[in-house]
Amino acid sequence: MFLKGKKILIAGLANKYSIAAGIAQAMTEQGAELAFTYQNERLRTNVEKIANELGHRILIECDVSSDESIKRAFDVLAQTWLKFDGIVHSIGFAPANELEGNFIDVATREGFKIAHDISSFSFTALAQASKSMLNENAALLTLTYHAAMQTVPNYNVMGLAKASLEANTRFLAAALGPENIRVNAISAGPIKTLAASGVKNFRKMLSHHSNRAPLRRTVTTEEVGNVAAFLCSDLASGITGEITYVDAGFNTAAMSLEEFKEL
Ligand code: 0WD
Repeated sequence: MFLKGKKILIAGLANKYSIAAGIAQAMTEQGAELAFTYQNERLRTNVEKIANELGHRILIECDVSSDESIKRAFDVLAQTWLKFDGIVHSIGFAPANELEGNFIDVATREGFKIAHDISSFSFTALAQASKSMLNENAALLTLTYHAAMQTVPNYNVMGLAKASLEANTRFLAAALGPENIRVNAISAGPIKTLAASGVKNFRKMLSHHSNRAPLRRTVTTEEVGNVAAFLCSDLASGITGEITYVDAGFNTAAMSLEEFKEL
């Protein structure tokens, strides 16, 4: 139970398929006490059900596109937790019309702004708003994707936003390191979730991933959850500013033997 005694806030749970659900499960198994934010009333019931099943009661509305909403969320949290030990940021968004077609044809200034605001800046905003409430040895964690490093069809502006999020992780790690607060990211392999279904032809991505990855499969939210629990625990006290891949090894392989044989 390496998270025993840790209080961690999870932002970005939408439903039981969310990566944040796997993270909440793994962190609960490791003894963490959790609080959850939900984006809006529409998502509250889903989040409440999952939180209750895991034995957690703190639920707070927080739309990360609004500074006011973020401030209000931490004011509400402070009524129960004066101090806490970590945040999981599992939030990403880009307008649907940006996630289909050739990047050069579909990219817009407005889509760029929204994608970077919700998917990257919000991580900084949560860190700023919570800083005075974080205990020493606290850990912040976000979720990124390999399209930050290599192009992927249809992922388009989200690839740019993830590159920003990864730099954000390093800058926050540098900024908070002297206070002994760690900041890391997990780069997860593709998983069928609500957000992923917004990317055109996502199913093809899953099968391509399974064909190339050394483990010949995709990963589960539980596998991502276990690494998230580790990174937010004191077992990872020497790790900060890192992007840790949980992708069945996909990013390490340029081609699989099967792909080679088919040439
Ligand atoms: O293949 C995948 N599923 C991967 C996801 C591979 C690698 C990384 N990721 C990332 C995503 O980009 C995201 O950053 O993991 C994170 C979590 O995504 P998820 O679990 O795949 O998707 P989902 O279950 O949809 O959760 C994302 C949630 C939103 O759900 P919807 O689909 O309703 O937009 O992010 C939240 C929302 O709950 N969200 C917001 N929360 C607060 N304020 C906002 C907002 N403005 N916008 C979106």
